[in-house]
Amino acid sequence: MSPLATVISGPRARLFACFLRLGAPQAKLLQLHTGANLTAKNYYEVLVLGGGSGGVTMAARMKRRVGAENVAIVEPSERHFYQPIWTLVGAGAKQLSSSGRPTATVIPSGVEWIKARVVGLNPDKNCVHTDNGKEISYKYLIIALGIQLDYEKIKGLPEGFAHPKIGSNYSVSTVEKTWKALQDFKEGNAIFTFPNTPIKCAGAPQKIMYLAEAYFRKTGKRSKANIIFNTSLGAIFGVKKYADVLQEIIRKRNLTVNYKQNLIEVRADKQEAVFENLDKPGETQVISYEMLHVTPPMSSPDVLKTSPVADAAGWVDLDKETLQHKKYPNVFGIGDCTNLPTSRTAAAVAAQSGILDKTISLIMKNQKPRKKYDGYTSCPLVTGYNRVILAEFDYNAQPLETFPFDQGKERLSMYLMKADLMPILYWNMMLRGYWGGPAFLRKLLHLGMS
Ligand code: FAD
Ligand code: UQ1
Repeated sequence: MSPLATVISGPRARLFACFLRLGAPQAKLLQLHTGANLTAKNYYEVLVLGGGSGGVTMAARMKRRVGAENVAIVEPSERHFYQPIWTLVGAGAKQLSSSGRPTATVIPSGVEWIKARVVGLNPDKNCVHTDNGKEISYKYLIIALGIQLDYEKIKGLPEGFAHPKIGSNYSVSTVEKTWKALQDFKEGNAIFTFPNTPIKCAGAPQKIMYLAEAYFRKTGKRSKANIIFNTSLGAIFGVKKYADVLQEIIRKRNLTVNYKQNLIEVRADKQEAVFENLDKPGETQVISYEMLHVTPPMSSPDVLKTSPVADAAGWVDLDKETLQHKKYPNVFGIGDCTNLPTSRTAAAVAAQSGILDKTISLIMKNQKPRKKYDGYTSCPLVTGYNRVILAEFDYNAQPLETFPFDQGKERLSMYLMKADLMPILYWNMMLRGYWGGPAFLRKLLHLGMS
């Protein structure tokens, strides 16, 4: 036995191990040999950063692998949100209160909730630092920190949200303002934006436009509304099959789409939005609005941008098939904070969770990861108060549909799935580690043929 073990015990052994740059296995040995202090641990076999969709889901799965007492989640927020329903909250079809639950109720029982913010990662020493001055070490690390909303990169925001006629479905504090702006709409331009950065749920910026159009129709205001989608992108959607259908809806519903237009300023007191033309540097256009829906620029969380686990753009740098870090074999990532080249959604997180679970279990047994992530992601494109086109696709932007009917059609059944079934699946199965995406269902429904 190490002579150290005779003088240091419990959490202090962990700290000392981190200090000495001992690997996690040796650190674990130290703790076992000295009798662990289980009440104030600062070492976990599996440490999860972020208690959102990916973090809670992976903690539930890791609890089954290594036991609850060996898993911890670092998460500062008191409430956990099911963000996909915010599209419907912004359109007045669901209550905001239905989207959130206390974080304490979604942390798997027995798993430690470290209520703090991660402020530094030190993967060379197998430890992280939190804003309450703690150092926590680990054997395996799962990074699930999500994507950061950068409203302040638009001049006039976020303070502009204090004015009426402006909302944003992307934040808990602004989503109800979208519904208010819709209700207050009288006459003029209703503008919907898409920023010049990667974002989560890339369909959401236009879903609220279709819902707004439907709402204006329902309330007799449609003829007074000029509906404009100003997007930084050069196409309406990244998968041709669904882009073609959306183009047809846009034509039929008389919606205006302007490409390569990036929102740079909001003059909320004057109800004016300023856009730069990405094809003509320096050229800007001021448009007055009666309603504005902002999708903010987004980026990797600040704590990751400068950390050794990030790629040049700040995202967690993963092998796109195994979800193992490219440089640190005991580090893994899931969800919006990663550089997996697929669309950032909870559906993608579900599919990733099944793969990552397998990858980690094999690494734990000193075996090579075998299961490969195909990039599965899904975007229920809400096109009205009872219609959804269920887009599902892979890394190659090829449709990967679950159901044995054409999902390129607007359907009531898919709306009901999005609005009523998915939340149940999320809270009761995914967060408990029992939903790894619909691949098995797809095989079953396609009689094993895809
Ligand atoms: P999150 O669930 O965002 O979790 C990240 C967590 O990390 C948060 O809890 C945060 O508090 C925590 N965190 C951040 N920084 C730190 C730190 N420094 N220290 C500790 N913790 C930290 N997906 C779909 O599948 N279908 C949809 O229809 C859909 N629609 C959407 C509509 C809207 C309006 C929005 C906003 C999202 C939508 N999504 C949809 C996307 C989906 O919600 C996300 O892709 C998913 O939640 C990503 O999970 P995540 O774990 O990566 O990030
Ligand atoms: C899904 O798995 C998922 O994660 C829980 C979503 O997030 C909210 C989705 O929106 C969708 C569509 C899926 C895919 C599930 C099926 C049954 C097609």
